[in-house]
Amino acid sequence: MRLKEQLSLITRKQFQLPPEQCGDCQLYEALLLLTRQEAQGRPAPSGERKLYYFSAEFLMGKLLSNNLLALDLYDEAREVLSGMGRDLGTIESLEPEPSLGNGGLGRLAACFLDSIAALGLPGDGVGLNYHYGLFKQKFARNRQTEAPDPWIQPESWLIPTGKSFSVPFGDFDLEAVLYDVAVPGAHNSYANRLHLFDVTQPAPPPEEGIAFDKEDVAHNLTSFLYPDDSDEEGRLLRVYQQYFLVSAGAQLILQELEERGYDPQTLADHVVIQINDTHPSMVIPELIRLLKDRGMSFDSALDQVRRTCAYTNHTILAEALEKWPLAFLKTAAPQLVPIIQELDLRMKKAHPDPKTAILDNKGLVHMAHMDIHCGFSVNGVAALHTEILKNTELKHFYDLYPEKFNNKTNGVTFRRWLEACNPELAALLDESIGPAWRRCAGELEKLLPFAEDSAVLERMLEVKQHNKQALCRALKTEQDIQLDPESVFDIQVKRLHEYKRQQMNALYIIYKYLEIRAGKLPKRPITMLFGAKAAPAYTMAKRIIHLILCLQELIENDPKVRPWLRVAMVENYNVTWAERLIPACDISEQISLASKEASGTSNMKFMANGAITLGTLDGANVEIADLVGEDNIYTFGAHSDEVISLYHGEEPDGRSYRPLDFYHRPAVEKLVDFLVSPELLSIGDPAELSILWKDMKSKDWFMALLDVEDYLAAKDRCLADYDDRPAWAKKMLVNVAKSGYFSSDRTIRQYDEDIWHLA
Ligand code: 26V
Repeated sequence: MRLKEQLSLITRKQFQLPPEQCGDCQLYEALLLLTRQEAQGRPAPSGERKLYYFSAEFLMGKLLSNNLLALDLYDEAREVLSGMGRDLGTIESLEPEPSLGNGGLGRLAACFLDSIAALGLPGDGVGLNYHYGLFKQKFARNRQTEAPDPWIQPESWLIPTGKSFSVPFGDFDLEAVLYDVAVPGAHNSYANRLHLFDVTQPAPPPEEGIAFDKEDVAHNLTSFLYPDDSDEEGRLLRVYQQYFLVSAGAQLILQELEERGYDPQTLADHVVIQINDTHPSMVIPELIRLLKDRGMSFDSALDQVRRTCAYTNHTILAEALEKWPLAFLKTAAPQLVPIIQELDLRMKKAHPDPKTAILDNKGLVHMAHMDIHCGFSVNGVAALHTEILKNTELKHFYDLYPEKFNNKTNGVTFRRWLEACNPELAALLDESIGPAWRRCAGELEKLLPFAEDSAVLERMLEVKQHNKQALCRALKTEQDIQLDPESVFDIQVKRLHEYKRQQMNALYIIYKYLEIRAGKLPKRPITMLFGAKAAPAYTMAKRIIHLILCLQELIENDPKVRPWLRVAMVENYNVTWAERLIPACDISEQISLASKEASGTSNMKFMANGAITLGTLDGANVEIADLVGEDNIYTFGAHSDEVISLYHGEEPDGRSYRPLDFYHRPAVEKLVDFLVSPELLSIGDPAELSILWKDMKSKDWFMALLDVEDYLAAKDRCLADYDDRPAWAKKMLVNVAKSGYFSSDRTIRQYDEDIWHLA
């Protein structure tokens, strides 16, 4: 049946109206139902082995246009609607964005699901159905405030499956109800599933803010992603969440194994589990427990699990490497305790070095250590990151198990991050190199011969200009921010974290502000855009948001500076905003302290959309620099080996880095001191700004002052080069042409060839 008839059947059934008489919301709902049904009806890819991708986060973004495209219905839907005088874009915009992730880790999981399905591989995601998401960010008095993000509507992408599993906690059992989201593969007729577990009676949203009763586990387990862990109840709730996810997930795996007609003894032949960071690590002891319940010995259960589980590390930040007190597990999942103790004893017997212990002498369970001992693969997410794991962070494990370590440089789905979010660039690519790049991003290299073609270069600039105008329109209507599309758009969008150094970017703003006030004008107006959420309990990150918002206000009210420099922080940065910001970007800020950003993935998206990277040699920036060559990227700052050695030394904090030495350089001191200038103190909170100022001078844990002068110079060079428009367009073209390597289709092929062996 044609889409038009299907739509008509649905609107008549749902609303007793023909589509022509429906409102946009009704049409959205009808299209959702139609698309969901089509995707649900597709068969799963078949195979001897099936992948389960376990993750605390899946940052899917809006799904309507994505799914229409994958189902090959997009053009038809657009035509049918426009025949009725309606606009698919307007209807799509009514979709609430599922709020099931925080940043790169969750968005990577979503890109991976897209690629796994597109490659026709059998692989499902396993996660939790958080009702109020991470949180909705609002700004008030130049500060972040948090509100629930209730994204689930009566009709959504969630498909009730009727399946549920009982999860045994210490004092009570909880039913885990399974909802599925269909993941249709592009260019094929398959669909995989994202499995999301939920409690039976979720609590209503908190009335104000995001505080809720963390001890009411039964109702609140799936309320929020990453509940505030600044107190013990919060930390315990995270353990409950993790165990709920893995226990229900492991039960689902064994049920499906049985349905496929296989014996649990052959688990490893038919199942592979990718553990996305350590949040799902308890799947290891849980599977051992379930296999023992099915009559297997500890030895053979461990052997199966060891050949089934693979672990991806996404960070080297010590504070993000999870270690749970055994006492928490005794409360939440007591049945895992003897299993973990047994694993610990066995591993200690084979490898007595305390640095590789699962259980340390403080009674903490090192989740990553358990993953490495009890899994068959450990991977980092960019070449540099994997080398740092092997040589520094996980060196003791690399010495034990060199064969387990491998690199899988991250990637992003070009279907969402180029085709869908930048249709004008996509059309230009089709015109110049044909459409093959849509199926194989490596084909983008065919653009290189056009580097001297002035017509194509001019079109690249034109497309960028249109995207900047579109972003300006969206910012004006949705956030009442009016920007100048003729200015240079310099964008830093990512979680707010000190290591990502948004504070160093703020120092650049201060530097330019002071220059402009002193009469030194830039060649062209500059717009500095930010998007970032700070974890609710991360006070330092919140202070940095406060600083940026205060600078924004200061400049907005300064008629001398405002025509030349603007700061805009987008409220509630999410996938939808990313899809508008990235195509409109001129300069992509990737300025983490070298060695600290495992990979970064926005760097790849920006590159594919013709932004030029201004970055340190960190994470995947290193690979970007190798691909595009030094003429087409701006790198600066200390290298990772230098930074790593600065973390060792004789200073009281154990380092050899002394921020005061850098602070006292005249060019730096006045920038840092501006944090407590009368101008800024009259706008912002003096106490908060002073803490930031003192911290930067005396601690500066992520060494913003080490790199700041080099950063200012690199950014000025970059801005100066921007004015040679043909030369800049050529840089843009080379970046787009070389970005194909960062397709998640390539990444997933490598996971499959080296780790999963599904095909
Ligand atoms: C840790 C914690 C610690 C407690 C507070 C909540 C929270 C949430 C997430 C994490 C894990 C951080 C790991 C992470 O997100 N890594 C990012 O992974 C991306 C995909 O591989 C990569 O591109 C980024 O560089 C990396 O920071």
